[in-house]
Amino acid sequence: MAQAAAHVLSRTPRKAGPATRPAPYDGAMTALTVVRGDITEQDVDAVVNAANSSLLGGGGVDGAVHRRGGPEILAECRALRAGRYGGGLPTGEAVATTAGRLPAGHVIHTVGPVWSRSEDRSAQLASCYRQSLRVAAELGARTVAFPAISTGVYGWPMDDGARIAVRAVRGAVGPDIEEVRFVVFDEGAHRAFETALAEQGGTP
Ligand code: AR6
Repeated sequence: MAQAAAHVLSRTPRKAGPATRPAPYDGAMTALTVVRGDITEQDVDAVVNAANSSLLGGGGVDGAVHRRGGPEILAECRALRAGRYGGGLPTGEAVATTAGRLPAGHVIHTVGPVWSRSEDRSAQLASCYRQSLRVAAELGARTVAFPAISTGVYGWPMDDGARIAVRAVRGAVGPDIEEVRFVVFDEGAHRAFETALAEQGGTP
């Protein structure tokens, strides 16, 4: 397993409150990290699922999330389809469910764009990261794990997908989020994210 590389973004420290409880994370910094591993094994407040608009499962990350998370996740997805997302979850949007049997607290489902040679869909891909972080913040999540959205079945080139991911997260992450962890499967993806993090280092 490769060593996790932490890229810490400077943030304006908030004023300390009265010290009545053990100090919570003070929002001073957000760490962007990349690890090789399986998204379904991450012990974080929220893991992001690279879903499709049906919300009813598929292959890759989606298949693994439903397989390991169990039927509770699918039951909530079906309820979303029967209600607010009757037409499916649009590309670039995100919605949360239980994490079932996963170690994570919640699953945030988002739908990446299918890569296209003729059309620039990078705004939709960036939106997946932004909207997922918005949902994570609404849930009160402090730690969030993302897969490399759209870089599998949906065909997005890894280097470009990693650059878009890091840029979008850096631009959108709020002060209450302590860590955003990119969880990737192979060495090539790990390198792509390390490069993107190194290129875009510094303060947001
Ligand atoms: N943990 C971390 N990364 C993974 C895992 C895992 N368990 N499994 C795959 N990857 P993909 P997409 C990597 O195909 O491109 C599904 O059928 C994988 O190597 O999961 O957004 C959905 O239902 C790749 O780099 O998502 C949709 O129909 C990345 O995660 C469609 O695929 C994303 O691969 C979504 O395609």
